[in-house]
Amino acid sequence: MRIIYSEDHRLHFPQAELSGGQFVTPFERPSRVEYVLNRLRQRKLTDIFTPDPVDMAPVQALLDPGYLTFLQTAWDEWKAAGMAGEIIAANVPARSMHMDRIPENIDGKVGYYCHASETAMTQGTWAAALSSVASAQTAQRHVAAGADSAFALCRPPGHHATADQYGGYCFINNAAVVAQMFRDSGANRVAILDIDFHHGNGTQTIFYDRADVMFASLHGAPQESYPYYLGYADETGKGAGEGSNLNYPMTAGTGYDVWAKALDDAIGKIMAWGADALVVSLGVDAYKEDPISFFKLESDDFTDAGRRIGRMKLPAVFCMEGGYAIEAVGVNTVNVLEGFKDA
Ligand code: OKP
Ligand code: ZN
Repeated sequence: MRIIYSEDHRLHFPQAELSGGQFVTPFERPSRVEYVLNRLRQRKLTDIFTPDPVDMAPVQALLDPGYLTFLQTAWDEWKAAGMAGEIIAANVPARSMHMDRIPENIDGKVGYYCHASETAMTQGTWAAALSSVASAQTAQRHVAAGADSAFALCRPPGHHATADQYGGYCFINNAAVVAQMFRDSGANRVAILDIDFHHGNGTQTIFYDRADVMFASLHGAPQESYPYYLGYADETGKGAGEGSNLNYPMTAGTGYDVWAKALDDAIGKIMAWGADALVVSLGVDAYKEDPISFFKLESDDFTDAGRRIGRMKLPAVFCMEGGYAIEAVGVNTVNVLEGFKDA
């Protein structure tokens, strides 16, 4: 399996994440990538490539232009306004306010383009986010050119980012860009299977009214888990997209028996729907020791999950999403990839 990754992920490393009313070292940190790379090398998965330069056309086709400009210019505007620290959203357009008027003040803009204030932006965030989507794009090109699969070791992750909002450690929705590129390179129906512990609200929202991209997500139920305000089972798509959004919310404490049934159901529906390409949002935070998640998967369960996904026999791009039990992130991630290969 080809692996694509860029060192530029390091340019995004905020000092702080707002967690439980304190600033802590972000759970989503650069060392996560090192653990994955070390495990890949240990397992002799060494077909590692640096991404081609980012192609902005598919990114611009999918995302809001104002949002992209914001991501690109936010740091300079923040500094020019005299802000001393990292970019943290302190205000958001709440229910009682205008949701569609964009302020000029950078502090106001930040809240407009953000849906979760745990996530800080720094000077290097834009460059890192571009390197992450570039890895995903290069992985897609390998698969479109005939490889059965590729793994984009994306960092920062993407599945919480919508067309016009960042949050949940995500800025650009890598998996969504890959799905769109599969469409543009000739796939008629593309499925995105999101096995990260958290609901992929960004991906769901981007494709919610589209019939050509199916989104299926296994995740902690919104009553109990971030992102809290989306991810219910009755969100099935709208308009032409009705029926092509599948949510499998599961309660805290869910183990592999129940989780694997949801996976099989999602796989069955994706196959019945007739997908001809697959994007996997590969988070491994369903692991039992994850510090911010509540499922109970064991490391071996990830191998089995990979095998089930491999039996779909679809051309597949894996995009790295979450996983914060950092010493185990490498093993769990590579287990999915090895299970997939051995299917
Ligand atoms: C991103 B991905 C920690 C709460 C963190 C945000 C979680 C983002 C997860 N006190 N809330 O889906 O792994
Ligand atoms: Zn997650």
